Amino acid sequence: MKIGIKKALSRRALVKPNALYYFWKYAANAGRVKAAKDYTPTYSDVPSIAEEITREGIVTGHVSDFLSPEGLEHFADAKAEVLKLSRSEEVQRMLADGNAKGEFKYNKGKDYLVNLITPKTEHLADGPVLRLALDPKLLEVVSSYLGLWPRLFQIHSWLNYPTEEPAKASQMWHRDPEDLRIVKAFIYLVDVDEDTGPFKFIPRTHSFGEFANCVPHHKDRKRVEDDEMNPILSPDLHRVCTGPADTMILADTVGYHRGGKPTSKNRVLLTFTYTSSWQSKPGPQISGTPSWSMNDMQRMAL
Ligand SMILES: O=C(O)CCC(=O)C(=O)O
Repeated sequence: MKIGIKKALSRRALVKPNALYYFWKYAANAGRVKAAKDYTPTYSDVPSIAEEITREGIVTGHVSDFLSPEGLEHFADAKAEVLKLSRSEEVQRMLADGNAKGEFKYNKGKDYLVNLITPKTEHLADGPVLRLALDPKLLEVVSSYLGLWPRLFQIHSWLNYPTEEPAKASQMWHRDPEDLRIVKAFIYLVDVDEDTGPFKFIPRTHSFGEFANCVPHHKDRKRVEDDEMNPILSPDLHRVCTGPADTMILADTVGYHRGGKPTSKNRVLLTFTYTSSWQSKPGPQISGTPSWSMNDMQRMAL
């Protein structure tokens, strides 16, 4: 029963709450929803950030808008770690060959990027990447938007490089399938302009967004071509998320999005995916016991 419901809800935005939505909210995620309801955010700007995601499906800003002061320190360390790897000889060799190898090649269909952290990478419990993904302010924002205490489903980092091929996979318009409502946090670790393959999003196409009912006909099961999308949701509605390094994007990626098709420069980003417990696949691998004390929301996120 649950599998059938999950499939029915996957890759589609709800226009208004229906029976499946109420099942998702009050049965599948009852404990997480109650925890969110009983909780008052400690950061005063959390409600307004969450309201913007609720309305637009996306909010962008500098990392300091969304992270706690200690989170900014973990961010600096995580960024240094990822950029160091991106500049390593091994990665530079793969870029010169235009071909990711071994653990750097996580997803076969995405031969336009090198994975620097994959969802299978093991993270130290005290490491900066995990601590950043569990940042207390970021979790409060995600929780306020989702209306439930979230689950940290994936940690991922990759480097997109220019290719000659036409757009494919996540470079084409699509909706993510992981849950009925999702928050993906993307953090640019380098400056991203039009030539660097910015993330693109069509605001208000997430569940309960103003354009949730605007669904183009598309030949491919998952991906939407420009000539299918543009007559329904015209390019002047598309948000192109260019920005300097340390730009952060929080988006409900059930809304239409695409990105990572650079024309002349490499793009490096770090991304975290937050879902409800509806998504039951294993989350990040963690080694060791944290020496820091987690709050209840952080514990429930793991
Ligand atoms: O690389 C990008 O900018 C888009 C990534 C994407 O589509 C996704 O993570 O679902």
